[in-house]
Amino acid sequence: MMPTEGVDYFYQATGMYDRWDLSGADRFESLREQYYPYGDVITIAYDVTNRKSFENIRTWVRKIRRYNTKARLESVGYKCDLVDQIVVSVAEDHRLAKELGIHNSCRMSNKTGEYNFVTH
Ligand SMILES: Nc1nc2c(ncn2[C@@H]2O[C@H](COP(=O)(O)OP(=O)(O)OP(=O)(O)O)[C@@H](O)[C@H]2O)c(=O)[nH]1
Ligand SMILES: [Mg+2]
Repeated sequence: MMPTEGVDYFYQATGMYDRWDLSGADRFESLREQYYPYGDVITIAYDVTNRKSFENIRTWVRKIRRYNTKARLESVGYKCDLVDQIVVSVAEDHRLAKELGIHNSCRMSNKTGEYNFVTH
């Protein structure tokens, strides 16, 4: 899979909403800042096998909230197929989401298509 070069754009098949996929790389921060104010729903992706990426959710929420106080926030923990390497528990995910005002979180796998929904 190729890393996102800045931003990808999708128009969902439902025709009901536009979706932008923003790269998380540091060098694209000024590009992301142009999108933060416009999201109605903002999904923060992290890696369930990487604790640092989970802890970074705090930083993402802080950045987003500087530009957008209204957006509904969601988190998605990817790589849930790598069961032996998971280092972030669902309970921790739940706790952080509650603390940061993240409306719902789920776990997904781009590899297997697995999808586990957790509502807060
Ligand atoms: N096993 C497994 N690997 C994954 C999964 N999701 C992503 N990867 C791998 O993780 C790496 C990074 O995936 P990307 O989708 O490019 O990550 P990203 O967060 O979009 O990265 P940027 O676009 O650079 O912000 C790639 O090597 C993927 O194959 C997953 O659910 N399971
Ligand atoms: Mg990407």
